[in-house]
Amino acid sequence: MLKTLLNSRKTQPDISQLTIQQSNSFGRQCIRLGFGLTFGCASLLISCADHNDVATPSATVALVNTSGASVGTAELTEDSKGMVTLKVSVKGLPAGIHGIHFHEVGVADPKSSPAFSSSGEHYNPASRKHGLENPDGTHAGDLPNLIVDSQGTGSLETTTNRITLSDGPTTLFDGNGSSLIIHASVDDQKTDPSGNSGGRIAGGVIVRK
Ligand SMILES: [Cu+2]
Ligand SMILES: [Zn+2]
Repeated sequence: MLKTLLNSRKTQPDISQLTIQQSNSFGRQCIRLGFGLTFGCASLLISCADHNDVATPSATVALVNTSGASVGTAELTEDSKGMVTLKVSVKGLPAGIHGIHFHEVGVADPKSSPAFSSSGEHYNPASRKHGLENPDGTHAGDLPNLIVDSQGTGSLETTTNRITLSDGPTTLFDGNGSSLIIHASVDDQKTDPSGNSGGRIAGGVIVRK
């Protein structure tokens, strides 16, 4: 038995010799592997970039007044944690403090009667009451007021995690989409259903970028 084992050992090739003999062809394989990895990484990076686009979605809004004339834009971006930043920039609007909200329908028709009624009520998938300061609130679509100066220009930058651009129960891109609507008066952030913010003076559909 032991003899057999010893004999079989003798007949086995020396592993270190085998490694040296194979090292040249292994080297060539390494080079090929290197190229393969480089190309592989490049395509991996491209697919990562694609993935980031999906993970951090963005949207835009072209705002018009009740005559259908452009009064500004809004941009939305969602970060990897689901926090959405909204940046609104307007011109040619009446000076003052204006309620502004995400509304539940992605149709912002200035010719609907009354103007922009096509956009429905505030986006409210959780069936809450209106207002950032309402103890029974808040609508997902509620936002801080927009301040317009004496020149008719104004801007608002705010963040919210009450809505998302990505898929989910509070996405703005639900079955019928969503709009951004600006009102004639200040939103008191308490009174249901719209904070006594008056008529709708501007709006636009939220469009995925
Ligand atoms: Cu509104
Ligand atoms: Zn509301």
